[in-house]
Amino acid sequence: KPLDEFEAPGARNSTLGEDALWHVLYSLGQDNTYLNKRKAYWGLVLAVRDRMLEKWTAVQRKYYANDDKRLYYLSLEFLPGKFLRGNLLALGLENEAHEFLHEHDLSLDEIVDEECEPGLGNGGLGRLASCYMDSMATLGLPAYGYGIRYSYGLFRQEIRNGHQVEQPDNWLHEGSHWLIPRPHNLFPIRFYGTVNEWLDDDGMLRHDWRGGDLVMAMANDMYVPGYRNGHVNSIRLWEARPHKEFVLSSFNAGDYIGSVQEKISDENISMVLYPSDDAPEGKTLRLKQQYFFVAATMRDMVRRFKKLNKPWDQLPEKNVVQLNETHPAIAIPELMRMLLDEELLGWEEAWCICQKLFAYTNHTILPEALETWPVKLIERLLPRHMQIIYEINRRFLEEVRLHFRDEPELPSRVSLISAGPEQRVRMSHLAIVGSFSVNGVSSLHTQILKDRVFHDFIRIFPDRFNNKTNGITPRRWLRQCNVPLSWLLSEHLGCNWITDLTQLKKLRELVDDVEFRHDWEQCRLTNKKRLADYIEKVNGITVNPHSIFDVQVKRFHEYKRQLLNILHIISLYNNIRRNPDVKMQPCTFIFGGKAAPSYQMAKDIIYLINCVARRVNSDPHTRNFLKVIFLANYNVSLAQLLVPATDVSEQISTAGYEASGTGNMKFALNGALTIGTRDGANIEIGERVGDGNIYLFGLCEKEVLALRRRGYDPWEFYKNDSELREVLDMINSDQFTPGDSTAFSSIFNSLLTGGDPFMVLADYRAYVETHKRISHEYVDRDLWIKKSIMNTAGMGYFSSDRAVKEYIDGIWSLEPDV
Ligand code: 26M
Repeated sequence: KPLDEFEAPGARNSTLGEDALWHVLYSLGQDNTYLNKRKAYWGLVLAVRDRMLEKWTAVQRKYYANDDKRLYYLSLEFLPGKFLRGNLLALGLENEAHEFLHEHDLSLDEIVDEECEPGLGNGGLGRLASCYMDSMATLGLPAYGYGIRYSYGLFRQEIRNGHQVEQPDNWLHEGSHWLIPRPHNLFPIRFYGTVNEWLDDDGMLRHDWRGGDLVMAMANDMYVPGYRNGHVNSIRLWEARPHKEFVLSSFNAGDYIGSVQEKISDENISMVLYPSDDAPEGKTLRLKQQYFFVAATMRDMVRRFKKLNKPWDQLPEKNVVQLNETHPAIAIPELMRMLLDEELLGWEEAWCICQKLFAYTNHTILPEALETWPVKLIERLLPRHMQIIYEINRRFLEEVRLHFRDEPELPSRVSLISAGPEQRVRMSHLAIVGSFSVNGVSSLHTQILKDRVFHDFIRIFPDRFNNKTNGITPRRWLRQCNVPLSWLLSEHLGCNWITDLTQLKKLRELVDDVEFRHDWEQCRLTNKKRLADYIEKVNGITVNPHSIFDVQVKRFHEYKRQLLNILHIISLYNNIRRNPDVKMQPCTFIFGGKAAPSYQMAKDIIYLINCVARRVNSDPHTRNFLKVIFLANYNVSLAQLLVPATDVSEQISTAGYEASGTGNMKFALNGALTIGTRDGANIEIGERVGDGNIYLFGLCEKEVLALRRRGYDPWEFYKNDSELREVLDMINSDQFTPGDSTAFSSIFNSLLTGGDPFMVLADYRAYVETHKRISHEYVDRDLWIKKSIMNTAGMGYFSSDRAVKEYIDGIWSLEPDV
């Protein structure tokens, strides 16, 4: 078609392809008479975006018209993964896209390579937020995600000489059309300054926070289409911008460089995501990030509420705020400040509103991960908030003293402020006291919160605690990432499973169907070959697609025990070398994951895995039986490649430490068998796929506690298990690092003299024996494939649609619109 025959998109009697071509010329300013991958990609993005925007504006209008109650999901992290394929799928545009690309001799597979994924999260918590956003759109909920538009996402991981090297992730350097800047949605955010007191007409003492520094928060919106329901929600990501007046004033004073520097430091707030998923760093910048996005979000919520002209006590009837971890918990004193100081409400009224509005999800029980901030720091950065926190605490402790007269220790244990040389604010206590709901993310996790971590609060607020077992979206984690299996499923079950995952239970009727099992195995093999090609291309190592693909991918953490995995691999290696004629099923062990840059032990473990891999993969005696692969830069896209190709999913955290896990769900949904501890959601997965279809091993949470109380001595295991001793002695020698016998002494010492805090040695024997069983049962293909099918069949419960529905019924009281 000649150029002038293209209608502007929006009229929408044009095809997706026509709109894409239109955009290549008119939005990108490039010749659209021929296309390359890049032009086709960007043209498609813009054409898809037009269609989402139309739906989004219609949906927003409807929210206002219906006077809907809105959900605000506050999270410092979102990990959406790549957008194009998922958005085409949700909007039902896949075929049109294929046709268009085909006409230009391109394919969707090569086009999606053009997209880089936004790594705006560390791991589980951020990915969960994105799964929930997908389900909320698919359920037609009036929901908004809120977070930060980091300029740099989580670092890109390279492996050099076996070591992790961090590279900046400048994900926006080519721009992203999935993110729409809204320069008119702009709020000033204050830091530092002072608090003035004044008396209002009723003689009431009032406060007014002024002075300090102002930074502007500018909105950038990301769109989340529901699955084929015409619904589109958004995630609003705040970006820090310099506050104009501020820059101008120093500019006028003649300090040009000073004003530019000021501008640079303001923009720092949204510059980079903190790369640690535990042990929070007590950095001022991190607290600034938290307050920055929370303050802008509360402003946005109040702005929308004010348009309704309703009294303040209706705020919680028209809104609910879910706090993803304590990272946004400063929202509670911030809303108090707005209601007290700006809207001039009384304390009781304001507090009552807050306690009906906020709900808090806890994601971790690692003591070092429970967030606290020095009182001194909050006092300086957010002086009014510190006053409010003191007052919340004063009133709360007064109540506690009144109701628990015979427990004089209780107030100090539940206080929002921890005593000690440096007073600190306990953000979890603030979140519990200021919310109407506190939830854990798996049955076991919630039980541990009630029994141990927050036990004191159970008696004070018996009805506040509840469980919401995590879930994952079947759109991305089955339909999108596993196309062969999706076809097979839809052929036999119809395609309703995509929005009603419990349909998968009907697969149980098909396990005895020989032909079905054959097709199932073929799907798995196709996926494994695709992964093998990737490994060949990226790592330069040939792996046998008929070998057992055993995968452990997740952040590196001592509690997740990648060490246990590599210890077993070393002993396997020793056994094959001792017994070269061994008849065993070839195995490919695959690792992936990032270590926090400051977490030395985690980095040492990555180095150990890479050194073992180098040795094992180059040994001619074991080459045909054993391969060890470390895949660099594990992220959502890589997960989508790995998950459908995995035979054995490693979920081996020390019992009691993994709040839930969601990777465990992705693998089992795609037909992998789990080797796992009785931890987090593994327990619930076992209950649903059936005892015979999961390999649970090792100490349970109660046994871990009991053993620790009794006095755990890792040396006992070292002395009594010669195979284990051999492996540990190898680590403590130069076997894997020729010429350097101390490379892994920190690991050796942690496991022995350091007391082995995560009880790796205690679970070692059970783990090795369980792997023997797996290797044995894998060879019985009929048996294995049946178990694989039974896994997928039992995983319907773990859809994030189910999880979100439980939040709706149990916490949010929203009305889905479907
Ligand atoms: C805190 C301060 C400074 C910088 C970073 C942090 C921080 C960031 C992420 C702390 C914790 C963070 O995430 C914790 C997390 O991802 N928890 C995981 O949540 C998943 C979803 O509920 C669970 O499935 C995992 O078991 C749990 O480990």
